[in-house]
Amino acid sequence: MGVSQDRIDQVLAAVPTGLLIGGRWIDTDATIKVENPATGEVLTQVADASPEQGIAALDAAVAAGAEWAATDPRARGEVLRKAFDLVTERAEDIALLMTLEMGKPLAEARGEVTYGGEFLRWFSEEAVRISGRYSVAPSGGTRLLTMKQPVGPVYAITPWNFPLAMGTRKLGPALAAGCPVVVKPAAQTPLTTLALAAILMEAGLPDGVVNVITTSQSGAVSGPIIADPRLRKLTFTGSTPVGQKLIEQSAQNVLKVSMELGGNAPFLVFGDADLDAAVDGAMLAKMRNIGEACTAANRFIVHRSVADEFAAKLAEKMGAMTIGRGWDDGVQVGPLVDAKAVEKVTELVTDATDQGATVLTGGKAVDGPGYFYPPTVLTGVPTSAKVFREEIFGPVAPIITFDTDDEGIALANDTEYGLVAYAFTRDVTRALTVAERLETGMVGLNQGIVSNPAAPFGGVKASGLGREGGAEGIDEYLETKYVGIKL
Ligand code: TXE
Repeated sequence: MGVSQDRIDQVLAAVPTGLLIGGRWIDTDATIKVENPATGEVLTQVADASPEQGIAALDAAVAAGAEWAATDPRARGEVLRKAFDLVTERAEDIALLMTLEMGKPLAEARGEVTYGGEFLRWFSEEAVRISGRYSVAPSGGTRLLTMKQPVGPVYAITPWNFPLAMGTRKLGPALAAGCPVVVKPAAQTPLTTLALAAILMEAGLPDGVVNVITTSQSGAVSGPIIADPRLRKLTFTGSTPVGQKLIEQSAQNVLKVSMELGGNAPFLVFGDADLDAAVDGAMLAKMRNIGEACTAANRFIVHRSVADEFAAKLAEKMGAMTIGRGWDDGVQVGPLVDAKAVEKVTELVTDATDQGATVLTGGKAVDGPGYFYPPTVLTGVPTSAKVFREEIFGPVAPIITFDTDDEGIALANDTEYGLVAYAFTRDVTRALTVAERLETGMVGLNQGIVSNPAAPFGGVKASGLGREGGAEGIDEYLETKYVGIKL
């Protein structure tokens, strides 16, 4: 059942596997094996860029930059709009590609095509809305003019968890703003980025405006690009430790940076919440992308009066999910991305149970082939447990209880991270008060998912710098120039 091997072969064969530099696809002697995490088998091989090829990609971006910046905003937007149409037309192929290289079930991959594709459409429309201001100085006489101009060449480093959306969320605004880009996808999931780049070229993007380097040597290839004074902007989504290292490297040229880093989202359920809605929200916040999302609920902080009922309902739903290969019919839980991810989740759960946590469902890795971990609910988790302090990036829901609102909010804020928080309550005053007091860049009220291309996505504290999406998203790729005019 599900998808035939012929169809899988056909979708894989359509993806270019070289580096895209200056509009040409370039093969390399060295290659990277792309693995299917549901089987552990090799799907295909892609080019493995050297540091010199990374600089060649930057050369191409620099060479193409001025003309792209001078292209009419409408024309820039039209390329993105055409790319959106092509992504939509080929939604099934792109979804299958993501399922194959990353593991998420097909239904979720289709959802990502809709979500990720929308960044192309949203920013195709934002391209024509870039504008500055003109005003009279408070003391009169002088006029104040601000211009918005593209920042210049961008280096975009993307992770493996949302192979399409992480690309479009950076490429959409960068291209709309008039910046050329070098993009480096994660080595685990290069195929979707390569397919997206081919679509952008087909949509009419001039040679060199987008360049793709796939590499197994992220640090060695990225270092010289970041150190190159021609680069003007670094945008990164990934782990906090790598983000910190990249910020340090960026300091040398005072590079403009956007960082979308790790999360440790609290999911607050108050005593007055609609409990079924909270459980449905929890399923989305925890199980979307098998928990491999920076927005995933990491800590369930539940009022004591409803904690047992919430835990039982969540465990029942999570325990009933169908685990399997993402392209088979009816599968709701695919594999984690690789063996390392299973090891990390196993370690976090073992640490929690060693400290006294109870496993309501799941709790032990599924035997291979493939890298599967079952949906797991833990109760009685001490706040010192690693599962509470570190980003889990897997299908594990640790639950703890609170008594007063102050205590719940304090627990929610007790983390170095600050990306997103969720809160479920029927009391409007409580909802807004809690939203104001949560130390995060985003809050989901009575909903388990906040991501929206029309909204500013991003975090505070160790979760990052800058915003992606919404009107704020394009601003990250624009400089504001002020011109003072004496009349
Ligand atoms: O991240 P890395 P990994 C978190 C999540 C996950 C953990 C580890 O907790 O379990 O990070 O995942 C590139 N110079 N997130 O190891 O290493 C790498 O090639 C330049 C949260 O995959 O940060 C890839 O393209 N680039 C997150 C990207 O960084 C480097 C999404 C992310 O990989 C580099 C992913 C270097 N020295 C993981 N080292 C989110 N915010 O959603 C690595 N990379």
